[in-house]
Amino acid sequence: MKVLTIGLGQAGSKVADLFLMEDRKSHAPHTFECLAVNTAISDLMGLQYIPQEDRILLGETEVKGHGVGADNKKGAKIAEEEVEIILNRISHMNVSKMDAFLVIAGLGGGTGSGAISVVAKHLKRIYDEPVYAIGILPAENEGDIYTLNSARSLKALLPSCDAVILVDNGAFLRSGESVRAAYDRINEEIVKRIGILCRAGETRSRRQVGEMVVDASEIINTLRDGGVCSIGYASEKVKREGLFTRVFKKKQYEIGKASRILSVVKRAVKGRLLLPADYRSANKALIIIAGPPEQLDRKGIEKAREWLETTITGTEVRGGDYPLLKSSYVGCVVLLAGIGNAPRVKSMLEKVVQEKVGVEPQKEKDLESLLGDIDTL
Ligand SMILES: Nc1nc2c(ncn2[C@@H]2O[C@H](COP(=O)(O)OP(=O)(O)OP(=O)(O)O)[C@@H](O)[C@H]2O)c(=O)[nH]1
Ligand SMILES: [Mg+2]
Repeated sequence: MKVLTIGLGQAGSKVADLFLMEDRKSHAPHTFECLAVNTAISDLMGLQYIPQEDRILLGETEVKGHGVGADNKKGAKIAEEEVEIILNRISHMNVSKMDAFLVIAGLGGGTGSGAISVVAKHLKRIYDEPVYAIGILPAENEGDIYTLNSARSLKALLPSCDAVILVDNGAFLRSGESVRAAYDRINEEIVKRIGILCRAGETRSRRQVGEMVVDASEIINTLRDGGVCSIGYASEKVKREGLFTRVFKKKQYEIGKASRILSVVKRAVKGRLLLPADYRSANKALIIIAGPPEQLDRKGIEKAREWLETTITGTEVRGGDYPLLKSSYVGCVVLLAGIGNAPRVKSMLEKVVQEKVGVEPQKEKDLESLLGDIDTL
């Protein structure tokens, strides 16, 4: 799946920069094209891989290149006034070759948080390709302004794009680690999971084409009526097999392979999701098993697919493989779409509603009615 990625604000731009670095490192044809947009000139200058002409500074007359200081209403206003600059750059980027757009931002700040829904909305207005978002939620201890910004931004974002993949910074923090090191680790985690998802169906050499290819349309169908989405990942080191083992010990090895795949898939959904959530409340899912071709047992993938199908709320589960000739790991990415129960999102919205009206909202309120009580951007 070829993706035109637009990183907004500092967090979004850094993740977009990393997508480009990973993409250009591999010898496969390019999967990601990336733009960075910010109101802070120093953050744009700090990027390493996105070319100068694809770094866009907004709001120069208003904030003089210094950012909007976590004021996401200002971020949204500047983006609305100057969105043509972004759209104009995109129109020169071979959009006809792209399968989807991906907008990325930290929802707790000002520029990215305000701009992300504005940019998504205009992309949807102009193009037929789906628009997906990655929204990074602040850790709980980052402060009330970040929580409020995230709630407002999410309310605007959900109806502006096809699906919102959320990431909870708080879920990945380790005690004693610097914030910067934590961000780098989280960004790598995002790029790894989405990179596998998008690269799996791309055409490569014949030996690297899977038996069960997951192409762009499978991802698009999984994310259709997406709502809140999350992504799980797990891997297991494997011993590479020589020709002798593959030919003479085939049966014995196959049994082990299928159960390994099932166990890695279970660990991926029960382990650390980008947004911690009840995986059983998902409406659709997509499984990708990546690893050495001889490990990608078709029956194992089928078994894992059937298990997830009977476990989640919905019934649509797609699955496929992604052969990696040099890898010594079997890795698994699981995309969960239309998640109904994400405690972090609910508690964030409840906190904002409580501060606004002065009383704790009723516990049985669902996401939609909580969002209804949040101020608009
Ligand atoms: N995962 C991750 N989160 C980040 C990173 N940088 C900032 N954040 C988070 O993103 C939120 C702040 O967003 P920023 O991107 O810094 O803000 P901005 O969009 O540049 O907006 P202003 O600086 O207010 O103009 C906070 O919740 C941070 O925790 C990063 O590199 N990775
Ligand atoms: Mg900034």
